[in-house]
Amino acid sequence: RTADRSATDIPVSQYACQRRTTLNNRNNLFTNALKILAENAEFCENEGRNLAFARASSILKSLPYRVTKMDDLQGIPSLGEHSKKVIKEILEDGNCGEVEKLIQNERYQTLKRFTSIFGVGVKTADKWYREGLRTLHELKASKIKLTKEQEAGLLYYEDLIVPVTMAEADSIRKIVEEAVHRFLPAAVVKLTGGFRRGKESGHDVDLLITHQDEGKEQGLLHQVINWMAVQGMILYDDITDNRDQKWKTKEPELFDHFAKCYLIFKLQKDMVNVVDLNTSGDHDSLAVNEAKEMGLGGQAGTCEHAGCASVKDKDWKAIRVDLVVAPFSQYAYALLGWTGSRLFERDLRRYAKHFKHMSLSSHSLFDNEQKRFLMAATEEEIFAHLGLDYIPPQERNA
Ligand code: 8DG
Ligand code: MN
Ligand code: MN
Repeated sequence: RTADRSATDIPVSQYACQRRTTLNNRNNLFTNALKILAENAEFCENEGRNLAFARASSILKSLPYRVTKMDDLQGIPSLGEHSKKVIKEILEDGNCGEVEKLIQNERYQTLKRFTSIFGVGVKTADKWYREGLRTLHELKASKIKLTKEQEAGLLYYEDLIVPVTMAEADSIRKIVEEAVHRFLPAAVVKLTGGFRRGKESGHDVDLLITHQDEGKEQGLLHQVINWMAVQGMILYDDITDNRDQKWKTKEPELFDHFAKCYLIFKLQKDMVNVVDLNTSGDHDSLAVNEAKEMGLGGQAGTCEHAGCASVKDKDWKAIRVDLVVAPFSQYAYALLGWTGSRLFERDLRRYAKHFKHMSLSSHSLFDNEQKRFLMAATEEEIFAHLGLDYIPPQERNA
C-alpha cells in the first residue's frame, strides 16, 4: 500500500479518544520538534500554547502514513498556523530553526534540567533559574532549601533519569503484589500507565490496586508501605489520601482522590529477569549527558559530593513507582484514568462533557441530564456509556 493519502480516507477526529494511536509513530521528525515547543510553552507557563503544540504532535502520531508534503495535511484538525510552519520548515530544510535555537537556549536547557529532578516543577525550576542557578552542582552547592521530595530526587537523580524497562516494571509489580497479598490475598495489582499501553520503557511504574470486597482495601496502602519499608525496599515515600495538591494545580482535570503513594523503590538488580539494566532506547539525552558530565551516570560513576549516593557497581536501582488504591466499584474508571496517555484522558473528558453532557473522572461518570452516576465494571462499558468505539490501551498513545 502506498503512503499516499486521499480525500476518501476516513476523517481524523480532533478528539484523541476517537483516534487509534499506536506506538508506531511515522512522523517522529515532526512530533519531536513539536514536543520541544510544547515543553517550552510549559516552561513559560503558557498553557494554551502548550496544549496547542501537544495536540498538533498527537494528531501527527495517529496518522497511518508519513507526512511528506504539506498536502498530506489537508483536512487534518488541530494544526495551527505555527505548527504548520514548523512542519513546512522540517519538510523543506530537515529541521526547524526555532526548535534548533530553543535547544541551545540557556533557560530552556536549565528548566529542562531542573524539572527532570523528582519533585521539581516549572515554578521551582524557574525560581532557581532567576536566582542564577544553572547546573545541578550549583544547586547542590547553594544554600537553597529543598523539600524532602527534592532531596530524594537529587540523591537518586542518576538512577531516576534512566528509563525504567518493562522487565523492571514487571518485577516491581510482582514484588508489590507479593507484599499486598500478605495482607489481602485476593487483591489485584495491575500495571497501568505507559507500560499498559505497550511502551517498552517509561519514567515510572504505575500500579493500581483493588479488592473485590469493597472496603477491604482500606488501610492497605499503609500496611504495604510499612512492610516494604521494613524489607528495605523503600528509598522515599509520600502517601497522600485526598489532599493531592500537586496535581490539583498542575492538571486539575486529572486530579483524583484515591489513596496513593509516590515512591522511590529500591529494586535489587538480581530481581530482574532480563539482563540489560543499563541500556535502553528513549534516553533523555540532555539529562543523561549531564549526569555523565558530572561523573554521576554511566558505569564508572562516582560523585565526590557528600549527598550523592556513590554508585560504583551498586546492585540496586532507584525507580519511581506510583501506587494507587481504588475501591472495586470505581476500579474500571481508575484503570481508564491511570492508563493514559495524558492527552487521551483529557480528550475523553472533553468529549464526555461536550457531546454527552457527562462528567468523567478516575472515580466515575456522571450524567448531568439524568442526574445520575453510570456504573461500569469494565473499560468497554465506559466507552459504551460515552457512545465511543472501544480503544484498547495499545491504541491510546495519543
Ligand atoms: P511514562 O511514565 O512512561 O513516562 O508515561 P505515563 O505512564 O503515560 O505517564 P504517567 O505520568 O506515569 O501518568 C500515567 C497516568 O496516570 C496519566 O494518565 C495520568 C495519571 N496520573 C498520574 N498521577 C496522577 C495523579 O496524581 N492523579 C491522577 N488523577 N492521575 C494521575 O500519573
Ligand atoms: Mn507512568
Ligand atoms: Mn505515574
